[in-house]
Amino acid sequence: MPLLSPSTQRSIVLIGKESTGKSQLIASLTGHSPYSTNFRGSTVDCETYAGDGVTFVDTPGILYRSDTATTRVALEQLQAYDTVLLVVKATHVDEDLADLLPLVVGKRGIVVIPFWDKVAPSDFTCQVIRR
Ligand SMILES: Nc1nc2c(ncn2[C@@H]2O[C@H](COP(=O)(O)OP(=O)(O)OP(=O)(O)O)[C@@H](O)[C@H]2O)c(=O)[nH]1
Ligand SMILES: [Mg+2]
Repeated sequence: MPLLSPSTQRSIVLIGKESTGKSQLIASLTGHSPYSTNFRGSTVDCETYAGDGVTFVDTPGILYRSDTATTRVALEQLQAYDTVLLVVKATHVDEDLADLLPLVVGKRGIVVIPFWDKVAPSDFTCQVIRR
């Protein structure tokens, strides 16, 4: 992997509710296994994973309307970065976007939707992607 100076290494923070596939997505993109700060498969602290030109910042799942320590960790990370990768489950796209989009107003980024294997392909799901 080429060594990049901090100025060329972009950082992207992953934000989403619990068990939406954030850590798995980073593992797939970077080839790194999730670190040991995972507890029973859940990320409990902020973790950074260097990819090729991009550092991904993994965060604990946000428990909406809960003031848990792990949710606070995720929200602090969200404040620290201006590029966000929002991870919402295909089974809960509308609900998760309604809850999470207000948190990322003013940031740039994209929405990634794992768990498409858990929904039946239909005109409705295609409309959701386009929207
Ligand atoms: N069926 C299916 N399972 C997936 C998909 N993406 C991730 N998973 C699985 O879902 C589980 C949770 O994935 P994680 O990557 O740990 O989710 P997370 O968002 O990091 O979870 P927290 O850290 O607890 O917020 C793991 O067992 C993954 O292997 C997917 O697209 N489809
Ligand atoms: Mg995780």
